[in-house]
Amino acid sequence: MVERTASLEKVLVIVPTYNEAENVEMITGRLRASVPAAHILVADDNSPDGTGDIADRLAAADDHIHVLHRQGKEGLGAAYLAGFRWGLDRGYDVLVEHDADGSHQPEQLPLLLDALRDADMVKGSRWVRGGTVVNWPKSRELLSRGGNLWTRFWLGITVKDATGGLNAFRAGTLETIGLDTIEAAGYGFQVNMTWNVLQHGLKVAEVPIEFAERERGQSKMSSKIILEAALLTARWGIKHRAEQLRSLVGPKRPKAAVGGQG
Ligand SMILES: Nc1nc2c(ncn2[C@@H]2O[C@H](COP(=O)(O)OP(=O)(O)O)[C@@H](O)[C@H]2O)c(=O)[nH]1
Ligand SMILES: [Mg+2]
Repeated sequence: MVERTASLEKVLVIVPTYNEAENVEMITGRLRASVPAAHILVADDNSPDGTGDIADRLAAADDHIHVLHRQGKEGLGAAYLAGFRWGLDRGYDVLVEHDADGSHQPEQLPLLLDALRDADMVKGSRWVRGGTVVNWPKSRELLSRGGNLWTRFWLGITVKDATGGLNAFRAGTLETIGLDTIEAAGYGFQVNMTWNVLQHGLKVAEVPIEFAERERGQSKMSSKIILEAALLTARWGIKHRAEQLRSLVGPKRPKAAVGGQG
């Protein structure tokens, strides 16, 4: 368990952006209103639509907004890892993942931060009682439900929305799992983070959220991203089962050690 008495005061909300020019001002504005003490880091992958410039303008006018300019599109996971490192280096106590497109409701963030008092990671969850999705195409809902079934099957976990992208971590949680161990660059990143936190015996809590389809801009979801997530999840599951089997069979002890002295 990560030290529960650690401060949760300094919060950094990381917002990854790729071509979110129509959304970045809306989302930072709503976040600032919802959690006024928190800082926001826009992690932009050199968006061709000028999202980075808009973020710079917002940051110039507000000392709670920061921008991390990255060289090019490297995936959601890579942007978050860079954001986590940026935040850990600057001593933030809590690091939050939050989409830019309005799918996550900044107004619900306080619920996650509250739940973090008694957890090491908190997931905003669409698939626990009270969670809802609004305006999502049936195909995306099926993909999310299927992805979570797949994840629970391979990893044997009880988390209902492992693929969900609204997550809050204690700094100590990220330090404990070690960011270098995260393999997934795309959306498999969310499962990767959840799995590694659980593998360290840490507590993951889920709070119900409303997830709404974006109203502006385009989704960056692709079949390549889905395949990466599916294959990696199966690989982690197989590796885990193999390790369980090995520990069941038990390590071969050297003969001299059996029976102790004499
Ligand atoms: N920096 C960065 N952000 C990304 C990348 N891919 C997606 N995002 C952001 O991650 C969030 C979720 O992506 P989105 O396309 O809405 O995915 P969907 O909601 O699953 O369709 C949005 O804020 C995107 O702008 C990427 O390669 N780099
Ligand atoms: Mg989205």
